[in-house]
Amino acid sequence: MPSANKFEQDLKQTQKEALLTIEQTSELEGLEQIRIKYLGRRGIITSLLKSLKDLPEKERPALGKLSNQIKSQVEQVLIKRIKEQKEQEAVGGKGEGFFDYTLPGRKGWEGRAHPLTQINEKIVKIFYGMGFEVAKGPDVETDYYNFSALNFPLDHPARDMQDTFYLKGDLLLRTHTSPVQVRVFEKRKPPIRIITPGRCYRNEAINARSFCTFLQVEGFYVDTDVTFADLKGVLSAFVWELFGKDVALRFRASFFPFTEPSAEVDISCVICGGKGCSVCKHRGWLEILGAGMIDPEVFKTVGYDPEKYSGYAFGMGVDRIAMLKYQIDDIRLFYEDDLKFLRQF
Ligand code: 2U9
Repeated sequence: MPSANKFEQDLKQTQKEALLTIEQTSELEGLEQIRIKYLGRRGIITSLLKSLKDLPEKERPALGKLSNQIKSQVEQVLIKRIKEQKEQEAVGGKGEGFFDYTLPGRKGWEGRAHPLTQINEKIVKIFYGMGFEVAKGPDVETDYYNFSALNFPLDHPARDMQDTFYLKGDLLLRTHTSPVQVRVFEKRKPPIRIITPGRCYRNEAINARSFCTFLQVEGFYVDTDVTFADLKGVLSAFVWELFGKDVALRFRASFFPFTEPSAEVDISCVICGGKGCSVCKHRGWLEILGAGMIDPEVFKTVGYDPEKYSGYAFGMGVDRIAMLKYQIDDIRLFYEDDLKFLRQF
């Protein structure tokens, strides 16, 4: 009968040896050989466990417990070592600290301007190229700059609570950027050629076509002898630059309190070329801006001599132009901050 002492010595010697070889082995194949040598069907630890039955009966429980502890310790150390080795090999098979510089780099997130900002910048650039300066003004305005100075009668529907966001006292959120132009008239003398891009607010029912806020670009040119022909020339050049030379323009008589005569400007449908489609509602034309000769009443209010000066003005909604350019049928998409939508531009 083998002695319990000898068994314990063999067991501890095997434990020491197994743990040391596991530590010193780096190849997966070598680790598999260690598994077979110690834990395989005929492995050293397995055989020791089998020989437990030959020990004196009273020694068996303690030595059995010790044997199982050593077996599971060797197993766990080996599994951990194999896992580490597999991870290292996945990195490049060249051991710890290896970095493969030939791997393609990780692509970073690319930022870009909002589609409305892109179109706004395009519009501003075109007019800037034609000699227009850029002027800005406050979003919170007074009734005087937003309406009275622009010849809006007191009972004009745009002043209605339903169309204008009124704030405390005389203050309101501007419904157009025209007040900026009035402020420029007060400070400067003609000749002046300016565009006023900016955010406007209207208390309208929200739907696919209209939202409570939108971007506008207005512009004007005041000098001696400015005519409607100058207006047509500048707006045609603008449209051809933005939509291409094939686009036709159509000026329709209209009315605004601040211009006389006034016109609404249509372009031939950029989708169907004028043949008629669902975007132009089979009319062949799309309305893109309003314009006219500045009303002499406005000149009188700001102290310009209407006998000496004349000028044109125009206004357009950037949201509407962006919708036409990108074929978007719901204005609300511009304000939802949905990255899936925004990443398309
Ligand atoms: C002053 C004098 C005249 C600006 C103009 C329009 C015609 C026009 C609309 C287009 C679509 C507003 O964004 S929209 O809803 N604008 O039709 N705006 S002339 O005329 C001015 C402005 C300021 C002192």
